[in-house]
Amino acid sequence: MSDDAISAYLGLGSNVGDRMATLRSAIRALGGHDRITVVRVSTIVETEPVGPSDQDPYLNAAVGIATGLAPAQLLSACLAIEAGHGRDRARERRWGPRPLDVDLLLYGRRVIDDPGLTVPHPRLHQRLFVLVPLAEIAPAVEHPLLGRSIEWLRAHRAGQIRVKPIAG
Ligand code: X6L
Ligand code: MG
Ligand code: MG
Repeated sequence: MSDDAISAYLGLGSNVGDRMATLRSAIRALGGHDRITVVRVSTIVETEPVGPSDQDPYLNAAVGIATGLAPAQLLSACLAIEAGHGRDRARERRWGPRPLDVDLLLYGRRVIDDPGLTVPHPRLHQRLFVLVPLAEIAPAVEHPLLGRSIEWLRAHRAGQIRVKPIAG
């Protein structure tokens, strides 16, 4: 599939509504895109909120895809899927509760620093709610800026927060 040449990784989160149904539906929506092939899906984990703590726990997961979309197109697809699951960025507070967050974590080994898009995701290496699911599906993938594997980054953040497996 030469149209789907790029391996990218997405981080999914939800802490409003039926979190499990939302994550499963979002993964289905990603796979339904004609230029995205879902290759790997992590375990879904329950995680304490990082940042503002006056919000409910999250379910988080990571997804590995192959895509022919350029990074900005992939971001647009992620934002459309967020909106389709009830996310209203105009009305929510920064780092507050949201029914669905789909973050572009890695896009091949590309490094992108544009106003609306930073890849690798700037907090990827600091957050166990990202690293635990991502290490399950992409342990040997190297962070293109840090020169360390995802599994190395996960092991060196161990103990930051509780991460509880919910469903595979
Ligand atoms: C000081 C200032 C300390 C800012 C931390 C942390 C900001 C995390 C943003 C921070 C700060 C974030 C999720 C989450 C969020 C999620 C869990 C963010 C964005 N998203 N917590 N908090 N899972 N468990 O998906 O990552 S808000
Ligand atoms: Mg986001
Ligand atoms: Mg996020």
